[in-house]
Amino acid sequence: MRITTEQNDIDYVLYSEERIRERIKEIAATLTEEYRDKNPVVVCILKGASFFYVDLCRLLRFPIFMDFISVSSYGASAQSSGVVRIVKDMDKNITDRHVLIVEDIIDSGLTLKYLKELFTSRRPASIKTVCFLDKHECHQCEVAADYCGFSIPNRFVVGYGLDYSDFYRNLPYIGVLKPEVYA
Ligand code: PRP
Ligand code: 7HP
Repeated sequence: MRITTEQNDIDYVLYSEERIRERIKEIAATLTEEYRDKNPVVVCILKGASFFYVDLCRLLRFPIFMDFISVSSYGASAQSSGVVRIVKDMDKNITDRHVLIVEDIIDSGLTLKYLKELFTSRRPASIKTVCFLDKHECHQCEVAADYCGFSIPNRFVVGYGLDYSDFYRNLPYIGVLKPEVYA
């Protein structure tokens, strides 16, 4: 049982609720231009992307099919294991469909690279990615999101869906976790 409150483990707030809301509006407007006639399958990468996904989808002004896939590569660690495990696959067949992958963060990039390869093997009409946060300094492979919320420094962040050891996901902002919490 944790004895500190989650707020006390936060070093500082990187993006406030208001800043997050503003940025998602901008991304939704861009995606509405791109996808207005395409009826895409918009795929949430559980669990981290859940908050971003819901807030984004409600601002998209075109018809979408919602689907979810759950993968895990971090477990209870602050370091990627490098091995991506599918916990729950999608329900829909994406062959010949336009697909938009919604991710919360690119860190090593191994998860997104794996997902793009997996989805490509299912022969969609097109595949693009929108990622809320990108730790570009940390990439360990060639990977880039087509749309990105914020480019962030190499700090471990939590909140707005992102966790450390499954805690902190429901903080309403993106906060930098104090290193002593995971050291
Ligand atoms: C986190 C995050 C991304 C991935 C990014 O998922 O949600 O999917 O790690 O890291 P990478 O770029 O180094 O691969 P995690 O495996 O922790 O699962 P979760 O979304 O359920 O928290
Ligand atoms: C995964 C992840 N989860 C939460 N916070 C971070 O900074 C992360 N990087 N990769």
